[in-house]
Amino acid sequence: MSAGLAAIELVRVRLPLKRSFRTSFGTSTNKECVLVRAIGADDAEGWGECTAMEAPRYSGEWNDGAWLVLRDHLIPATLAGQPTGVRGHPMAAAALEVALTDLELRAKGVSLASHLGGVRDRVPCGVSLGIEERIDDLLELVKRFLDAGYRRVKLKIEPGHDVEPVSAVRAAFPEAPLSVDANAAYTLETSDAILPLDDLALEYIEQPLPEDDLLGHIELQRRIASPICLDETITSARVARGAVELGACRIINVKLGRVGGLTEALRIHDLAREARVPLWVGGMLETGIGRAANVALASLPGFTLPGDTSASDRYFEHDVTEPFVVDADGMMAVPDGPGLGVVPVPDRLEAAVIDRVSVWP
Ligand code: OSB
Ligand code: MG
Repeated sequence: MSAGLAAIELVRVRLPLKRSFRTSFGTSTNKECVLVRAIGADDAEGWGECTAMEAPRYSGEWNDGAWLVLRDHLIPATLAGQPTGVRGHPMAAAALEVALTDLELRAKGVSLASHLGGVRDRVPCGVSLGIEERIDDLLELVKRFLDAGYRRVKLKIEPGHDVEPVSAVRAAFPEAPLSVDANAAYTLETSDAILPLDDLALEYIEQPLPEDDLLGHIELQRRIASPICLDETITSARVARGAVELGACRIINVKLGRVGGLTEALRIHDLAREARVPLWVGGMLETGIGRAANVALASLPGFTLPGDTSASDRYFEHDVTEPFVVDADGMMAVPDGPGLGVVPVPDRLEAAVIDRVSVWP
């Protein structure tokens, strides 16, 4: 992989979110992340985005840790043409893998979607709405995104903000495709509080229990009719196989960062497809760089459900790339240019940069 690599640069960016995003693990008002820029011998570039957040609350990774493991371990090994030997840090590893793949595919003139085996040129889009203090605000947001054509609306929940807001949304929008995401906020014992959600015709209940509670999810899935969709739990193809075979979930959310990159995401795709488990591509409020990779992944045949592949303007006033848009029918075009098919727009990137460092061989 190191052939033709002159250097790799880390670029940390911060973009204000249009609306703060509250989940059961915290509130984000900015999107801050590390971008990886692989530089070829001929000044060619490849980009990848690390999906870690500011604090280790969704998973154990966070931006400062990702910066160091990339700078001091993953990148030096890669530039030396050595295996990295790094355990963990899947989001950091995935960002580097995508940047190297983008560089390689640009040289070949092949899009990431076709490299991965994509079969669609547009993908269905959902939106993920944060916890709102006021139910009226939530209802207004749901209406706005349904009117814009989004094909599924996911509502974040936590203890104290669950059955009441979700029932209000269901009452106001009887036919809307709705789901909920608890980000691991319940235990099997406290999950009785959300059993009434089972009567609200949800598409699925995402990650109700802690990420390592496979037995809990198996038990809860036996008790409820709504499918459980796992997010945080699915860290590898091996875990995915166990979760599917043991009945811990009926749907899987695939995130490139969480599973450690494209290779592992493809393994999960293939085994879930074989097992007829529907997939969708999750999101981490990505900039256009991470979004391009997500949308390419969503073009594969196993991704049959709408992903958290929302338009750039759902998150940011100004993305670092040209904005991704959702058409009136709730579909988003898959980039068809070489590699990711998008690059940072220089002045938009400059406006967002808060730190950079280059690593040479
Ligand atoms: O659990 O899917 C999640 C955002 C940050 C961290 C975790 C999650 C999310 C989202 C937003 O739900 C999805 C998106 O629009 O990118
Ligand atoms: Mg989730």
